Amino acid sequence: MALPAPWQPPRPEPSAAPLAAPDPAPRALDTRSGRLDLSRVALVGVLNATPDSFSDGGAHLDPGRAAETAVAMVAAGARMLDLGAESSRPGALPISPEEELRRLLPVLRRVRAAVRVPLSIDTTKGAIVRVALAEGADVVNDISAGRADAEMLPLCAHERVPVILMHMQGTPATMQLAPCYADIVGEVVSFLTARADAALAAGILRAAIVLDPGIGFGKTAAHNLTLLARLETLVALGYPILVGVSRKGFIGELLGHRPVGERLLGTASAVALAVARGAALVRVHDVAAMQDGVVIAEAIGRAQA
Ligand code: HH2
Repeated sequence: MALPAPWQPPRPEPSAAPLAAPDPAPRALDTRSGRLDLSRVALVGVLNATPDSFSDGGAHLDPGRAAETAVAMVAAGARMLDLGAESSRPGALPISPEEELRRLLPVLRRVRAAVRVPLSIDTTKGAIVRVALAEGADVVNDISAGRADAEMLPLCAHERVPVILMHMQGTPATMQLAPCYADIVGEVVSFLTARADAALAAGILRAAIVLDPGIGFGKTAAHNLTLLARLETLVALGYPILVGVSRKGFIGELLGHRPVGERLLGTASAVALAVARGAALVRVHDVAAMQDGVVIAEAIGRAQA
């Protein structure tokens, strides 16, 4: 399918400087497929229409299989699904928009026809977002937080769709070569604050912004652990926080180099602790198993309150 002509953002209205985000974070995300209630943790199921994702590469390239998985994930408790067609695993090289669309579109169409929950699109390209929104997608998940494509934030504002802004040091091709921070939490907080301000300045509503520390994106295992241990610092920024730990390398590393397929219980522990520290959305591959852990972590949190 041909890509549509580049979209021109409207001239921004002169406006007051963005206000500091008040606490607490919005308790819902309004999407074209309805309101995602965040007064309880939202499980976001991962569906990668890629041949090479580290976690589920090749499993969901077939639209029929992807739709079956989507239905099963929603039945198991997923309240949003995240569809991606470009792997961001360490070392991954970028693919062309044409290739990304070729993989994504058939899967998106079948999944959209199969489930009613909001669908987020994991992409850094505005051209992909324009087509995906026209095909029924609801939310943009941009691992570059709007830096890879200057069109992205104005486009999300114009289309009035929520956006997930993630921290990443470097690019997927290089990010794990030598991650380096003087103050991992402080630097992630400054970055996310600046990107949320950029989104607000582009015209995106505060209630349409989700922030994500980017676990595994230009970070050592120690960096990931510190960010998870101090997640409350990110929660205090006043935006819903999404955490993606599912099957990631640091879990394998901590468990004596476990392969991807044997990280389920490690993932469940990390997910439960992220929920206990205030994550509002958790991005996971194994929805049914994670649902149990989330229910228990939330129940303990409520008992404490
Ligand atoms: N992690 C991955 C991809 N996209 N998006 C957000 N917002 N947060 C994350 O932590 C995140 C993400 C990597 O996981 P996966 O999609 O399973 O693998 P791959 O990038 O190889 O497709």
